[in-house]
Amino acid sequence: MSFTIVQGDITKMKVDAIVNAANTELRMGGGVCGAIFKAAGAAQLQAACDKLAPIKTGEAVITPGFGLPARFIIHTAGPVYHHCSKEQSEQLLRAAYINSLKIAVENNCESIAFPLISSGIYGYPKDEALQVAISAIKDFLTDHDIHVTLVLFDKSTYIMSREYL
Ligand code: AR6
Repeated sequence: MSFTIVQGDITKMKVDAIVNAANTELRMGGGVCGAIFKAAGAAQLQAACDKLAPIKTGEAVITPGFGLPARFIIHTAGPVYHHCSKEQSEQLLRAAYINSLKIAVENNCESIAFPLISSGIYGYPKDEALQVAISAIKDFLTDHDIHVTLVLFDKSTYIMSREYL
């Protein structure tokens, strides 16, 4: 098992599963979700998502990766930061990571890559989002065997992450 943080574009990751920072309706959105839909093939991914929607915040579901290098896409909806208290947001964000990791293991994935869920359109401050992500992933790895990569899009967030590791 391992945990790595890199700067880059998650759609390019050659791993068993990448995670989509989705909405509960599993509709194609902007941000990383839009990039994943475009790279996978929007029509076929939307058709697969429509069969699984809606999900609750913090839940995760899995589809094929279609045109992506990754075999699977795990779709999870993180919390909208301003919709609940800090404690509730933290619990829901943690659940999004843990439920994604669980579904990856259930589908025999040996590697998984995450974006920094909720830290864009959903408004979660990047420093807080990073701390929740790192803590949830590390906790899961204490008793599971899977290679995890956290893929950060912008350089400033990547630099911040070096301080937390
Ligand atoms: N690779 C890795 N990370 C990326 C990429 C990429 N290609 N593109 C953006 N990011 P966001 P959310 C980072 O807004 O806040 C969508 O419309 C970005 O810099 O994608 O969970 C969904 O459909 C940020 O740090 O997701 C939902 O409706 C992080 O990904 C809603 O937005 C997450 O930003 C979800 O909002």
